[in-house]
Amino acid sequence: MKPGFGLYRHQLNDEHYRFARQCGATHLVIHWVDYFRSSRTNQPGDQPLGDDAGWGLAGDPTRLWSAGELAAVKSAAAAHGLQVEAIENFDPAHWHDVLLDGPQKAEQLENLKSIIRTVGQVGIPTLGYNFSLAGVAGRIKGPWGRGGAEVVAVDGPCDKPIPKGMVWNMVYDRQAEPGNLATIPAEELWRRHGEFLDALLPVAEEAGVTLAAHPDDPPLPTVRGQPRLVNQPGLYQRLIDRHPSPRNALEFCLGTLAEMTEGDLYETVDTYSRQGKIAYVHFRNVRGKVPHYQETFVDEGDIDMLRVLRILRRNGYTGVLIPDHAPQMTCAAPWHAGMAYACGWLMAALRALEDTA
Ligand SMILES: [Mn+2]
Repeated sequence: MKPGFGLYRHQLNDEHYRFARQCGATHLVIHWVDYFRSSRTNQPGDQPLGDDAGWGLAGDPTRLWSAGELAAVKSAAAAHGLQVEAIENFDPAHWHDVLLDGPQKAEQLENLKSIIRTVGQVGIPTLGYNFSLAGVAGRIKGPWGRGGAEVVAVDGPCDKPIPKGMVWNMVYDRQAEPGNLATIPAEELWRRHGEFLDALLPVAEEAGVTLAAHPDDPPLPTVRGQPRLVNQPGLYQRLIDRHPSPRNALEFCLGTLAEMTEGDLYETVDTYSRQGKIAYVHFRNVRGKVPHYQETFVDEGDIDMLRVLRILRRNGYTGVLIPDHAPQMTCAAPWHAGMAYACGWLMAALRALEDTA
């Protein structure tokens, strides 16, 4: 198994590559969508949190990801000893009507195909995505971690409707007419996801890019009045079985899976790692389940992380694990300290596992 590090768009620079490598990471998962651009609420020194107005503005709909830019990031990271394993998330500007079944859907499926080909051409093996109308929303922040560390939490449902012009917690059309998105049934969301994978998996197979689905965070039955695709562990099986392809895989978020009300986390890890369906792992811990949970330090929450690593190892998982997000630690660099702590803990755990071989 390989220790990795996740970096947001504004962190894709030498300073952060050095920091990740210093933490011990050998691999990177990068965000190419800038969640912090024009955001009133997201703090660049923390994970994006937002409010009812979302994370901010989506990108330029006319500008797809360029091979040149991605190759430049890949080689800059490589110069610091880091391999880019995955890009996480599509830009709502490029696929809002795929999510919303809107008039530009056909054109935007072509956008996504083009992006997949570009990512394959650059030689980045995985594209993570989250097929969700509300996205990651409805979370709060407070000093609930060990020693008063600031963590992200959910404390009850969040069903304030999504205004038109917004999807996946970002604004793609500032001139949208007033009003809210109509609620759709869960089956309709699955139908849209089915169309998405039917269109993209053949391209992904040809390009050598794995499409990895993140579960719904937070995994409430609805968020902002819209259904969730994967808000229980068993729904991952449905996602796999509907589209048999080696390129149809999972962005396996331990925190989100532990926040779900059904299933046993260790059985879930066993089930999906046994099938070889885990593209990469979000390695984070949590206390509680929806509708009330808090993120925690990696060694503080409900999950026995060492037990998870043992199961992954037993089932032959050799992929990347990244700390995902971590509590903010009280010091001059709260984000860095939290991430370094999580990464160091992961490095030690991987080493301990080797020693018990
Ligand atoms: Mn995650």
